[in-house]
Amino acid sequence: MHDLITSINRLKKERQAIILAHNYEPPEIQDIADITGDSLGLSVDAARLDNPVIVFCGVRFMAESAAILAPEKKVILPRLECGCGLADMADAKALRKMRQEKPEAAVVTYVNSSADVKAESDICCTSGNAVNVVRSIPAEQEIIFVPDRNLGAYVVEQTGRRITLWDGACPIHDAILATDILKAKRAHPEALLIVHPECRPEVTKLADGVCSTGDMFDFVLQSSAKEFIVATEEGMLYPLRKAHPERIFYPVAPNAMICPDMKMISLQDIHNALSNQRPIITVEKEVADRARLALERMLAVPRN
Ligand code: CIZ
Repeated sequence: MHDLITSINRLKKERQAIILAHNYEPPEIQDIADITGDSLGLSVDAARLDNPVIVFCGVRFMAESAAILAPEKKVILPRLECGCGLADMADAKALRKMRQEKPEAAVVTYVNSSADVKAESDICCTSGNAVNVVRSIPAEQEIIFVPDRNLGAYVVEQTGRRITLWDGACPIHDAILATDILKAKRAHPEALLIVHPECRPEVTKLADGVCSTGDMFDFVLQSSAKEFIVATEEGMLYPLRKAHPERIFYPVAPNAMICPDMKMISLQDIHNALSNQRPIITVEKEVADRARLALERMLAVPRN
């Protein structure tokens, strides 16, 4: 393992590459990364940094966003099979049809979607800024929210807006039920509950904080609590424990919230990717230009 890490670091230097890893990736991948974070933060970093080669350890839609925002760079996804069950639930053709039925509506698309779907959208959002993005749209305008019905329902609850929800959900977050939460609360009565907004409304209702992965760090920082139950993909426990070694973090339902796509990339895959400079993620220019507009509109929305 030590030799492999040395070799990755040597190749990284030779290629002037940077390794980005999502918060849900396994510990050894987060540890070798230059930057860890959520999908949008990483894509913005990909565009901001000078490195001509980006090794993106995450899933396909994330690497696509990086390729859209940094079209002049080589974005490599070490395992092409890393997909997203939620992103697969929306397709551009069906969204075009929905738009025709509601021509006045603004389409707000969660970044967990394909480039084709983003290209059909007016504006993108993340789990951290979805409420502000919707508030940036004129109050009288109807909204179509794609593809996560749970995040969409959370936005409806926060904003009171008239929103048509696409019928999609993250299979990992949607599988957590209120009964799982109540069981975890009984096991850890002193702990605060942090829930990702991709969870069901009956689950987010029980939360002390509803947070994107990025916002979970701030929630903990601003809290005086010692213990936290975390309802999101289990990979998130590692960076939380690293950032706050004096606090205790419990998975909401041990071994239940594990996304297989987020666990696919190994150190050997990163080594191969750097060595062969493949597989490269590309997005057709016409699609990328339209998707970039939706992403840039989102980036222009003030955070708070
Ligand atoms: O957008 C992301 O990175 C995901 C999948 C979750 C989050 O809340 O950061």
